[in-house]
Amino acid sequence: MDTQAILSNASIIAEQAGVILRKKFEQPIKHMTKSSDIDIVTEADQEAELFISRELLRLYPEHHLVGEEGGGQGAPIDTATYHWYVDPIDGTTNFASGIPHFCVSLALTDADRKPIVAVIYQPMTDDLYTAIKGEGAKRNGKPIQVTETSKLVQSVVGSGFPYFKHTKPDNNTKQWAEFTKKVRGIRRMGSAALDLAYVAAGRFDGYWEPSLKPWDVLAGVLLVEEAGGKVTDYQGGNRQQWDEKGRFVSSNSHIHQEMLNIIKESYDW
Ligand code: 2AM
Ligand code: CA
Repeated sequence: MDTQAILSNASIIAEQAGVILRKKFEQPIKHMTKSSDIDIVTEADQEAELFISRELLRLYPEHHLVGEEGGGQGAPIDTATYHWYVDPIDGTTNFASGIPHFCVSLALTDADRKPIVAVIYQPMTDDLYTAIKGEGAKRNGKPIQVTETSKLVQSVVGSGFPYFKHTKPDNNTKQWAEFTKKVRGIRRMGSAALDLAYVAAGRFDGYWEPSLKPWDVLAGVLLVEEAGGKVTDYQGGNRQQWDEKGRFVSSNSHIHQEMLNIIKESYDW
């Protein structure tokens, strides 16, 4: 399988979806609610996902494709060897509020859902993050690497909160409070995929968040790993790419244990 060709095709599709998103971003943005008042979707999410899934399945009809808004399509999920995970806008809350920090996230995985090709495109800065398993990670074609920071107190970390934060106690506020006291800087940017790309690019030293979905993280996970970093669940385990609670810790690897310790101390298991 020609992963380099797949990466080029996926990059072009992500950039074309970015054209749709930039255009929609300049117009008044209406949103609809999904599971709650907090969980929203816009016409742009739907239009960009339709475009991306149509283009990917036109090129790769033998692949299965899962989109955040449209669900599964393409070849049957049980027999397909390769699977796409598509988030047409990661950072929809930012998008709908006119905040220019969101991205398109595309991951191709094998049948075990291990990512092998990753594309994250940030339309408003025209940054393209890419990775191929075993071949490193890049930003705009140039290799990127995680930081060498070895102490949490010298680190800048990112995080985020689940859409159910107003109704359930397991909402990351305790961990946020603990990290705030122990790091140089803490950021809530609002796009999990870009947070992971920032770890890969050496902008963040670490990032953690619960309740993420495969389309939020699969591309970013590969980027971090290929940039020399580490991604685990909250126990430090590497058992699968996501557990049912979608809890992830990612870092430059040096501060990973310190991050896990804070999460452990502040978590109601
Ligand atoms: P979205 O913009 O695609 O919805 C914000 O903390 C980050 O977490 C965003 O990447 C957001 O993705 C994601 N996120 C938060 N709660 C989520 C949920 N319940 N399902 C999917 N993604 C979620
Ligand atoms: Ca989304």
